[in-house]
Amino acid sequence: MKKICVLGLGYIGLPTASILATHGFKVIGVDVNEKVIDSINHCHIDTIEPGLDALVSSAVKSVSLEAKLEPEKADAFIICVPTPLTNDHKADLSYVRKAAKGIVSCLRKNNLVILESTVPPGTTTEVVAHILERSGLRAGEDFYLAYCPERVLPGKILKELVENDRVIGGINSQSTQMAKEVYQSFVTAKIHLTDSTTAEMTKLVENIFRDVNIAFANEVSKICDRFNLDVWQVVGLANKHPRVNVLRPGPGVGGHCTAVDPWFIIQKAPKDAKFIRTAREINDSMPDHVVEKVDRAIKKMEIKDPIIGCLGITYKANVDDLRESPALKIVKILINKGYKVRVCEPNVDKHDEFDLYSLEETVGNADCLLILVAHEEFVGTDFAVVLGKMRNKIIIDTTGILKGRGQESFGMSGSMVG
Ligand code: SAJ
Repeated sequence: MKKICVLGLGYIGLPTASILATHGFKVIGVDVNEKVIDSINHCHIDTIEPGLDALVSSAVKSVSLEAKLEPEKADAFIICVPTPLTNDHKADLSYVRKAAKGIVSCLRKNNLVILESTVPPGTTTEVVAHILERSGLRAGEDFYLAYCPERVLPGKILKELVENDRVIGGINSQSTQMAKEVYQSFVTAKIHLTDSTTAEMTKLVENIFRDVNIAFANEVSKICDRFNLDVWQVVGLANKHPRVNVLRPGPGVGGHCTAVDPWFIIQKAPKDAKFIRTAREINDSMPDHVVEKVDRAIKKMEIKDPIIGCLGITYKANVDDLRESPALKIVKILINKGYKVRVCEPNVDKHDEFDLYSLEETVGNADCLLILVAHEEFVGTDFAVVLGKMRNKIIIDTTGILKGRGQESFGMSGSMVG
């Protein structure tokens, strides 16, 4: 197998295409966005993902990666397009369908098609196989089809793409084996083989596991607020138990995976997925909870025309991705409530709805500072100095970065921290 078409050059497709291109394959990267195609072909990658620009440049310069608007005949096709949520919390499979339709006219006997996009169980056999069979070829007989979910963490994509175990599920054993050959060219960890529906379900279970565990931490954080306890201390001490590992509470769960994927199961099994739904609701309630804390603190201090400084709007630390970001939701709620808000976000150049300020400008004369994302720039900040620049000295830390820095000396009550 020599030539692979990767459909979708986003945060998974582009690293996957580049890694394959530097491991002996001729790769055609396909995307519907002309700007994306242009910038890849000119080696201009606008990302803060460590190592990605260098990898793409080396793949493009060695002519093993070429970006194009349309797929073309190849030995294998890998679909890495987004599966967002519809307004009624269902999986929007339109990009997956479109990508599969795009492959139909290029599909030849003995080709392999791999779906990587996160999808509800059954999508590979019930949706993708049927679309591809419009080519006149039969899935599992004339061409091969497998589901191989990505499992990488934004911020560590290149490392995890190579070093994480991989789950591969074909619609039959030959499909599974052929897909394995592709991944074993660059994966150094174990490759686990199964069927496509089990692989689809496994992917969802991984992200739901994270969502429900974060929901537990967030619920504990709300309860600690009620009892005026420092949640970071409670979680830290509980985690000293050898069999307990509570995750970090925060301003909510964001990103286009953890906050989205649980709905794919709720959609398919609404009567059974009660716990999963509740966890989603708890995590979704966190932005309002944080805003209530701001309201209470401002009211308690009787501050007129308060200025709220917000640190971070991305969905998590050290990324530039704003999708489903709870920090961004909080900023928007505060603005809608009429607060004067100053936002500092070192990983983003500008925002359409509000101005971005430097850390100095955000902190100077602020009445309340809201730490929303634990970016390394903020972790490295001396908050004792920051306090000196504020008008009123309220700091609400949703991330835990003040933990262990003697926050009592900052004059904050336990209920205002965490
Ligand atoms: N978060 C917390 N507390 C924690 C951990 C995370 O509040 O203790 C928040 C983050 O701030 C963020 C959200 O949860 O808002 C999700 O962040 P994350 O780092 O847990 O995960 P993602 O969404 O960036 O990536 C996840 C990963 N899944 C798992 O770790 C099980 C990744 O491996 C998947 O490849 C990715 O989803 C995906 O694409 O599905």
